[in-house]
Amino acid sequence: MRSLAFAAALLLLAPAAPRAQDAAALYGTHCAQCHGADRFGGAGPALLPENLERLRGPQAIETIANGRPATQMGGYADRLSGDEIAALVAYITTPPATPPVWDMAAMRDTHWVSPDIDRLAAAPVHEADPLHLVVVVESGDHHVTILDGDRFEPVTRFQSRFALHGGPKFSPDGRFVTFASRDGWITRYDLYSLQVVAEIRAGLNTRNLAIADDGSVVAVANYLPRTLVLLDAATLAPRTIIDVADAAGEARSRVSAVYQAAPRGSFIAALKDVAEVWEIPIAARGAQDVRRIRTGEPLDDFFFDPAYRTLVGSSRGGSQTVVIDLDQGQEIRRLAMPGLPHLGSGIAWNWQGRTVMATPNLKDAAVSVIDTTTWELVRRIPTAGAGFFLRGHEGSPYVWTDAFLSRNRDTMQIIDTRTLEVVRTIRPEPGRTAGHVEFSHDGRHAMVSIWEMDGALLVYDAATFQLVKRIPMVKPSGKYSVINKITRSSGTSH
Ligand code: DHE
Repeated sequence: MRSLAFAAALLLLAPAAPRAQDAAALYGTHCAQCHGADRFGGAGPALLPENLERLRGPQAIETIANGRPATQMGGYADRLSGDEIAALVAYITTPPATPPVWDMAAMRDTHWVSPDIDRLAAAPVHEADPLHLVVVVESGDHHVTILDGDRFEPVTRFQSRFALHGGPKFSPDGRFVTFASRDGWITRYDLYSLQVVAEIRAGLNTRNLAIADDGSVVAVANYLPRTLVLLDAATLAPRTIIDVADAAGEARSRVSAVYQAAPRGSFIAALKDVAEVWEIPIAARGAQDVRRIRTGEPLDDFFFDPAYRTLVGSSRGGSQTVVIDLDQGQEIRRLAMPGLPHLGSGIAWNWQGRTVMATPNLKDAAVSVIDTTTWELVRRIPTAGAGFFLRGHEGSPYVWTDAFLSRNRDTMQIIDTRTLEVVRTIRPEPGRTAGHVEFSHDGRHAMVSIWEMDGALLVYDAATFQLVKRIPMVKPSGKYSVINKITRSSGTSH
């Protein structure tokens, strides 16, 4: 495999301004068959600027030249010159001349419902306790493993859509799990009969999905187009497309994420480009039904208090963290939270009789702990490096965090929720990235991802911190315990 340095050299050799018509012709000859003539994707992922944000310059050149492991994308270095590859990268990272459209008709064309949907098995076809199952996303080769959460044995493994992102969401009874891919595919899977039961493409570049508390509606947050889409949860049939724009209807906005706000019977959405937080009734028929809460600047990372009365929000740009009272619909506090807290990974627990929230910091080697009544910082817990995820469980006095964004990314740290101190530092597999923890249904085990192509899911005894099992997996990212999610365990995301 040639190196990124080689790819960077190709970039330097590239003509200053490749001719657009040549690049379009090259695309038509070499790429369109898999990625679609419109660049919306097909057998391969969409090649539009929003979808390529995570594959910049030299990496894009490297992928075209040498292919992508564990996919059907082979290398083109023997057929295309360096200039041609650079011209193709410029082409696919430039927005199309006509803004892409993804409307109700396009969605309906991709909607699929299993012919078996009305005669699914009445009971699980496997031996595992269905509420103890753990869903593991293997991002390395785009697969999902369903794990028996008692024996830690895989029940099944299946291919997912390309690049799942965000937590999959469960039906209230835990039977069905719904996934979102970055290319906009929404897939509903039955954990009893172990099969996909419905699918639709709800956008061209999607952030995440949420399921209403009563399980009736799925909401999908899109960057491209600028929409929030509501689907019927059982069949994924499209219900409503909400165009996302400011109150005047002038400035359009990407939707950073959408969350269900169970006690409120609504969804809450974070907007990337407009200074509003949206509360959307689950029966919304359009933007006219949305409650708009004005904010000082766009907020795109959220933490909710367990009762969903307050929202803590920040912008990834990082200039401020604000507390919004959702009932009053206004900002009530500004917080000094240095180090860019990753609010989306925040969790809450009881400490000395009060509810505190804690978040890893994206730009600081620390976990911040905030009192959710006074909104004062009660502790800054130094860690091995800037981290991404933090997890706990009612059945354990410990929370686990990583140093995913630092040079110590092979390190996990365990914090005692009673003393707010790091009590153990482990390097599960030295030199290999460790990140994202989820507890088993009873809180007795903590599962850690070794985030490598030849990676693994490591199962630890959550009380002694001893490794009890290593299950090989292909770059496992997130893992999700059915019962922790449907009971909204305070130690995990929802
Ligand atoms: Fe995520 C969840 C946003 C990059 C892995 N990520 C989320 C959520 C949001 C978010 C809003 C919560 C949605 C939900 O679960 O419903 N993520 C972002 C970003 O803005 C960011 C920084 C840039 C981007 O490209 O989107 C980003 N995320 C990443 C990654 O690079 C990660 C590490 C690898 C990947 O798969 O892309 C990554 N994000 C995850 C995971 C979750 C997630 C595993 C679910 C966490 C959970 O336990 O619920």
